[in-house]
Amino acid sequence: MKLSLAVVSLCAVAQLANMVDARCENIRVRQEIRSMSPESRQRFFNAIKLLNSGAHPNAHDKYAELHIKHATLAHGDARFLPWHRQLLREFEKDLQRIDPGVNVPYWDWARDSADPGASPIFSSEMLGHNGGSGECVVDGQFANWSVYWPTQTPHCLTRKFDRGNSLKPWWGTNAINHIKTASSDYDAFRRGIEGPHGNVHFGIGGDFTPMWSPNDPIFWLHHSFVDKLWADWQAESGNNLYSYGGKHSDGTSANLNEPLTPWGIKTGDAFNHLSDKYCYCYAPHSFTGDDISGKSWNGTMVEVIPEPLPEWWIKQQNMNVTDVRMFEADMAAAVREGQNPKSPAH
Ligand SMILES: [Cu+2]
Repeated sequence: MKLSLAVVSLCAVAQLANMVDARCENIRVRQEIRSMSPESRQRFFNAIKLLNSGAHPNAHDKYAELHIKHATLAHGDARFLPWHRQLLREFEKDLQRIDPGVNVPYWDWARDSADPGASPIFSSEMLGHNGGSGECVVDGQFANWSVYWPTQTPHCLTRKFDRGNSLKPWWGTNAINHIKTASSDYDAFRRGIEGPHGNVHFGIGGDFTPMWSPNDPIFWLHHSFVDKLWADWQAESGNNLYSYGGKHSDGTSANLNEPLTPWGIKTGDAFNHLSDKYCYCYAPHSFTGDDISGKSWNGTMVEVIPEPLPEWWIKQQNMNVTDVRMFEADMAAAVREGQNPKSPAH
């Protein structure tokens, strides 16, 4: 099989050639949602709407159900990254059955971290704004959407930014890059990245904060970015691709041969995103400063240190409070270091 050079450069993954399965003839490229053409973005939204168009419980509802049902193996657990990679792939296959040209985009929320609520993601053209009365999302592509879980009765999709009207900052690019570079093995990387991923869930609020978060289609954009961060980290060294370990939420040790429930595959099967069951890679984004919501000066992003995640929520997610606090301190140091020394004093 001949590997398309165009795809290799789009993916920008140094080790790509070694990872590509020969059966992977058509490598799909997941793009940052702002870098997509309006037409391909609309096709992605349309496919999701079709998935949620049948009577409840429908094909879209099963993702929130899976996420609730497998909460304790998919969170605060070594399987956090492979489990969500497989969930994303199943969802993407469902969309591709509706429109074969659709791939799941990612949302680089770290670039919007200083003022997330002003992100173009939260616009009437894309995912809509904060919830209105009754917290219901009333504008954007998924305005007045009907979702099913957890009550098993159709109800509106909700958002409530930081339990009020606006979104406070979350972790930005310097913080996330610190986790990537400071993690010498999978366990450190997974524990490090699960916390800042949680700030996004907790901040957006409404349906996005509890275990039925796949009700809000932001879920796919958010987890696609988390998956990209893992893919980028995997590509950083030859040892990282199949690096795995740490603990399950029940205290047992993780290994590549364990089952990845409920899909009948092994956890290790979900590591190479260029194996024949996956065949996708991530394109770096191509947007400019104008498309980013955080305030900037001298061409440098402003990055702030977010409020710590609440202890009750960390526990609800099966995560370890001491661990999360340690990584929060590390990321805060990285943010301070990354600040431009010429920053205007306030
Ligand atoms: Cu999850």
